[in-house]
Amino acid sequence: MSTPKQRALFISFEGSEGSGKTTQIALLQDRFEKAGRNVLVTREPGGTQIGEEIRHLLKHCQTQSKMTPEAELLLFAASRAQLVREKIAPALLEGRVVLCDRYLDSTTVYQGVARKISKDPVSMINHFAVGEFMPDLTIILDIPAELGFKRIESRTSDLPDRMEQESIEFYMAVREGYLLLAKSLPDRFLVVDGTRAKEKIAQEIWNEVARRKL
Ligand code: Z5A
Repeated sequence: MSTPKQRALFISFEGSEGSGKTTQIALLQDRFEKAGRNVLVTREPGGTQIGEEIRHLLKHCQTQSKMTPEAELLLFAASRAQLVREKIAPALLEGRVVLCDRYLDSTTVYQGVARKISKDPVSMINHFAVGEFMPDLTIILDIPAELGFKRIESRTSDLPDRMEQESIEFYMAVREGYLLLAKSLPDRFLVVDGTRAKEKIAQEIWNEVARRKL
């Protein structure tokens, strides 16, 4: 008799730039792997060859004409549609744990709230891109916009990319957008104070995974 497959589990991480998503995903991956789970770590935009090309365009597009919010929305959605079908859906169907650095909630907040595209097209395009593949849990690492800026500055000497050139007001709107979204969907979201020590945050996330019996 074959052993039953472990329950597939899909966790997305959200938050502003420098909020610690990459750091916490690596720590959670380690915990799951020590517990014997097979894990796929991926990111948005990107995660596939096509997605990484779209990521480059989104981050480093140097044309003289400014990318419109609508074109930006569709490019993020295109990268996501590819990632879901090429990587996320197959991994979940094999019973793997999927940890994704950003997912559809980034579009709801960055393009919907901060770029002010109206709710209906954003929601429709988001759901067209992901189909039935919604996260079981979404962790928001919440930090003040100023702290995100500081962390990014101290991390790299590279010039800021296209998205990193936004104003502090843009990132304040992003933070507020996430907190409102989490309030409206408390069953899916966990808001974590991302200003604390990395290990403390990792422990809170692992406790939540255990509490939800994920
Ligand atoms: N975007 C969008 O508009 N719409 C969409 O639908 C999607 C995305 C999917 C992607 O950028 C951009 O695309 C992003 C949103 C937009 N734009 N902005 N702006 P990205 O993928 O290049 O980067 P990111 O996802 O925004 O974040 P990041 O730069 O990768 O940061 P992070 O992963 O959240 O943080 P980190 O790399 O783990 O940590 C940053 C630094 O802080 C690092 O030096 C760490 O060692 C340090 N750190 C982490 N945690 C701590 C704690 N707890 N204490 C102290 N220091 C810490």
